[in-house]
Amino acid sequence: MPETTIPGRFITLEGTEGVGKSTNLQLVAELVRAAGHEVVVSREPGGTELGEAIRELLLGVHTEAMSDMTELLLAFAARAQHLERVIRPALDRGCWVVCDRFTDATYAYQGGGRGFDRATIATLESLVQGELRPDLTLYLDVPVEVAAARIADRAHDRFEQESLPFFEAVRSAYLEIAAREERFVIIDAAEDLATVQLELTAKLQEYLTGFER
Ligand code: Z5A
Repeated sequence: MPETTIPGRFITLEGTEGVGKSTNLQLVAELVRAAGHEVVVSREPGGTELGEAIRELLLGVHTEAMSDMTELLLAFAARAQHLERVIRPALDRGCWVVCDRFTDATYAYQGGGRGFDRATIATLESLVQGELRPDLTLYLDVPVEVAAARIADRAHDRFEQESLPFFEAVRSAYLEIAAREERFVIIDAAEDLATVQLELTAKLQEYLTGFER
């Protein structure tokens, strides 16, 4: 009988800027690999040549102001390309995908931050993703002032130039999703890195025990 491929799992990391997503992405990938799974690591916006070009448009500081609708549609345009070229093919061949941000970031930034209602984002989500949603979302939670201090001495992109109330609204939107969605696991990422990584490891390993090979 031909062996059937078990689809991979889709893990996302979320949080406001400077919470430590990039710092912890490789740790997450290593833990999943150590559990015996092949892993593809990616990010949004980005993950493909075209997606990275859209990322530059989204994050760059331009002389012309970007409309909120342009920003929303660009986030989903990059996602459509990412899903077709990277995420779906990887999951279909049984790889696990570990991704720095996904659609929860759209609900948080374009929803909470810019004010788009949930129904509008949900319509685009269904159009672009169909039924596909992350299986597990590791949400790194840090008060916005603490996270802002961590990235204070680097050049700020278009989003990072936003005010503290914008990031408070983004964080509130994330916490609302976390309260609703069982796939969300909250990590207290305001602690020192070693403590954060201990908590992250323990919570991820608990999830991984359900998929031991
Ligand atoms: N965006 C959107 O609007 N809509 C969408 O649908 C999507 C995205 C998908 C790009 O994301 C922007 O796109 C993002 C939202 C928007 N804008 N913002 N803001 P990004 O993920 O590339 O941008 P980011 O969140 O700003 O990345 P970041 O600032 O690099 O954050 P991070 O990856 O979470 O943090 P980090 O680089 O790992 O850590 C920051 C610093 O803190 C660094 O010096 C670390 O060494 C340090 N660090 C990390 N952990 C700790 C602990 N525990 N203690 C002390 N210091 C720490």
